[in-house]
Amino acid sequence: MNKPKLTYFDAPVSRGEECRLALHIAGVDFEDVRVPFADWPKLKPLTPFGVLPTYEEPGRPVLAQTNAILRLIGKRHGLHPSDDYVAAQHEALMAHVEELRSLVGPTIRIADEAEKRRVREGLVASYLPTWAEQTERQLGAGPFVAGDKLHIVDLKLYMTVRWFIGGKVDYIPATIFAAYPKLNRVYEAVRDHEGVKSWYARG
Ligand SMILES: N[C@@H](CCC(=O)N[C@@H](CS)C(=O)NCC(=O)O)C(=O)O
Repeated sequence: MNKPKLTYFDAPVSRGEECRLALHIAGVDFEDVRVPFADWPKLKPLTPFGVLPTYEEPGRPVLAQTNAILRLIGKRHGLHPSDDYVAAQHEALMAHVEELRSLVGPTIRIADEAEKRRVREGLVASYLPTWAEQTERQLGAGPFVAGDKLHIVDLKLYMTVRWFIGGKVDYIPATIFAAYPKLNRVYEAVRDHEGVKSWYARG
């Protein structure tokens, strides 16, 4: 290994994709390792916490936990605030995103369709709108969380809105976050950021 390596599943989603975006926007030349789902059971016990993404640098131990990886990249490359207090505010929002994922993510594995529907409709009725209202209250004039400049926290909010906006998560309407203009402004600003566009425009 002679360059940093980011390992995740072969899908442009969630925790792995936000780390890839952060590395790309930071200008880091990294190895984008994509694990086929069939290989995961073999690899899982070899990772620090049995989950992906992981990040590795030559001569360093493997790092896991998405927010730790993002903070490392963010701090090194000016994508996380230098003021400790403001950084902690961003980290609170990043934890807020992880909380949503920890509730919605496991519903993917509910095999019984009626049960999946019941659980997801429950989240739509209460948790998800509350989550969005709380997020909205943390956001300012925008377009990004900290004004004109993109930080790692914006990538997490972007990935969260994008997860639902395509309408591909059964029983969670594509419009679930439509009523939250500041959150949507973050989503649009990240989507239209040159670094994000160039990541998706690559061959
Ligand atoms: N707290 C961890 C959670 C990571 C996580 O749950 N990753 C999922 C993919 S987004 C995973 O590896 N799932 C496979 C498994 O649990 O076996 C983080 O933030 O990185």
